[in-house]
Amino acid sequence: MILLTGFEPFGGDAHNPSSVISRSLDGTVLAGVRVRSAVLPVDGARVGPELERQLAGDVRAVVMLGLARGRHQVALERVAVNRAEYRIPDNAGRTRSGEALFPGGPDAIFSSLPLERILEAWRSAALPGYVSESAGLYLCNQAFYSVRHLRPNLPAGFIHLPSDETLALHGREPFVPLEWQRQSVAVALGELARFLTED
Ligand code: PCA
Repeated sequence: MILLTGFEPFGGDAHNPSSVISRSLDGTVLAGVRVRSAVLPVDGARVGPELERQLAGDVRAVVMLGLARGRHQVALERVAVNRAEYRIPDNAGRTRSGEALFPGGPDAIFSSLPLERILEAWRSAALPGYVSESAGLYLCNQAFYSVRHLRPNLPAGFIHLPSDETLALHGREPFVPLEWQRQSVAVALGELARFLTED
C-alpha cells in the first residue's frame, strides 16, 4: 500500500488542495498497489504521532502533499532539513524559531522517491513540474523529515502543490487548476507503483 497524505487547511485558508487531492485518490489501485489517504494536522506537536499511527502496518511507500502558495508549478521536493522555523503559527498557535526537529539527527535527508522517473512521467503526460531544492521550514518539511528519519528504508518524499483556482480567486497569485494538480499526483503515484513492483 502507498500512503498518500495531505494537510488540513491552515493560515486562514478555507481549504487545502493537498487534502482534497489525497482524499480523492483514496482506494485507487495502480500497478497492483493500493493507495490509502490520510489528512495530517497542521500542528507541530500532533503531526509526528499521527504519521507514526499512519505508518503502522503494510506501508510500502509514502507520498506527502502540501500547499505552497506562490509556486507556479507542482514540485517534487529533493531534500528535508532538520530544522523548524515557523513563518506563521501552526493551527494550535505554536511557533518554532530555528530548533532541530530531531536533535542529533542528520542536518538534511534526501527524498527516496524516484524523482527523475516521476519528472519524466510528468513530461510524457504534458504535465509541468520540477524538482525543488527547499521544502521550507514549516510543517511540510517537518512531516517530510520525520518520515525519512523514522523510516529510512522506506521510499518516501514530498510534493508541494501551488494554489488552485479557488484559492487564487481573491488575489493575483499563480495557480494551477485542481484537476491538473490531481492528474500530476496520480501520474507520480502510478510511476512510484511501477517502481515498487519492478523486478
Ligand atoms: N503547507 C505547509 C504546511 C501545510 C501545507 O499544506 C508547508 O508548506 O509547510
